[in-house]
Amino acid sequence: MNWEPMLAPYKQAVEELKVKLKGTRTQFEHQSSHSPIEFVTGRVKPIPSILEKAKTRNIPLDNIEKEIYDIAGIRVVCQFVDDIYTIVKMLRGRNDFTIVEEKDYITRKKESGYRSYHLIIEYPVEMIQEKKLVLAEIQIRTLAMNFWATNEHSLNYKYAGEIPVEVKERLQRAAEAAFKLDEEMSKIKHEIQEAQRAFRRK
Ligand code: 0O2
Repeated sequence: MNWEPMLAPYKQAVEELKVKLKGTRTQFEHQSSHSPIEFVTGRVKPIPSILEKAKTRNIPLDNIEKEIYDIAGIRVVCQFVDDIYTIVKMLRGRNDFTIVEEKDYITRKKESGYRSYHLIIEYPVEMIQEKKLVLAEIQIRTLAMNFWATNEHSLNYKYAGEIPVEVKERLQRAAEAAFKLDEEMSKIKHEIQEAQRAFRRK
């Protein structure tokens, strides 16, 4: 596999999407006092992770681009759960890419306790000779969901996917605690926003 030319349009897609979504964040800040976007990150999946995913899912190398959706990955992190759905609605209205799948792991969390909203999109990248459509995954989640997922991801790496039962259970409880935190914060959202507005005026 000649990885560099194969990954080039994915790198391009990640860079373009980061610029676009960071621009959206700035626009929200100008238009209203609260931006539903806290921060945006992106990455191209490292080659060893692509190979690992292909191996565990029995994906032949030739099918990698069709069957691995998150070679290009974008993450949008929000303050409140409501903000996630504001972003989803905004993304549905865009015409610079097509949404091919939506996965709501917030109303239907994963068994691990994972919560996040995923959009799989088909994004056109202008190459010199052609327009290449690449698949990309946009993960939208709150700060609390991100905190949990980052820690769980590290433990998964540490235990090579075989997290001991007691740690798994603790993680499931931590996921519920994180969600409870999101719910509690949502209830005082207006007060928090008022305070943040006042703080910004200073
Ligand atoms: P990495 O290292 O983050 O790139 P599916 O066939 O739809 O069930 P698929 O295609 O893997 O499975 O999609 P899914 O489940 O939507 O997950 C894609 C990505 O979401 C993962 O990529 C993770 O980034 C994140 N994710 C999903 N489940 C979990 C979870 O239980 N814990 C954490 N921390 N993240 C999760 P990768 O390639 O697995 O990992």
